[in-house]
Amino acid sequence: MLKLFYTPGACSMVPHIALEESGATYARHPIDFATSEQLTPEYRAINPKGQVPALVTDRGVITEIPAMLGYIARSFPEAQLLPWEDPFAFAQAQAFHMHIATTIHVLFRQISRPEYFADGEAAKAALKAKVPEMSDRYFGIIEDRLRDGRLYVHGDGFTLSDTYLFVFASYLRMGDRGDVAKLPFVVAHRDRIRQRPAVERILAVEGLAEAW
Ligand SMILES: N[C@@H](CCC(=O)N[C@@H](CS)C(=O)NCC(=O)O)C(=O)O
Repeated sequence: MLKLFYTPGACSMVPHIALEESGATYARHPIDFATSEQLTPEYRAINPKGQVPALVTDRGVITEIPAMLGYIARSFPEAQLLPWEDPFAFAQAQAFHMHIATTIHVLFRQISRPEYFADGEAAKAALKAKVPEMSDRYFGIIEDRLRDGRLYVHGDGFTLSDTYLFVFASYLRMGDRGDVAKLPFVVAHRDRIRQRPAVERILAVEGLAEAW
């Protein structure tokens, strides 16, 4: 059986919701950041990167959210979570996932883990101070895409790209990473995806139903 290692509220919520959307039977195991459990030898034996998420399959462990989303979509094709049979459409979905993974997610780590980028309080403060400007730019690209009134990232149909965007757009509420007033379509999309039953269930599991 698939098993997801996750931390409530962390980016692992993306595959957590994706598994729920897929209809898969899976197990879950929380990792406690407060005690740095992600850095213990026991957890590093599962994911040497010392990060969540990690998805244990019968063939080994998958790390990296875009890889997990492709795996989940292909493993449960009846749920139609990504257009993996159409090479161009699948590439478009992957490009969207990589935009979040390699720009927005890395950018947000300048706030959550500035010590991974630079030493010293002044350098850390400078890293954090740069985030709103770049977040506006990176989310602005997504805002432009949604501006035609589409309901979902790739058009009329829901995909796991919507799940990925939902989680990262939700972090904008923290107030330290960009101006949501510039992103009305992204905010409307977030509110729409928030209503999905799979999202409701995972927010409840992660103890965040009230906070999100
Ligand atoms: N590139 C990875 C990034 C995973 C990642 O940044 N995970 C964070 C939580 S959102 C984490 O485990 N942080 C703990 C740490 O870095 O010590 C992915 O897409 O899965």
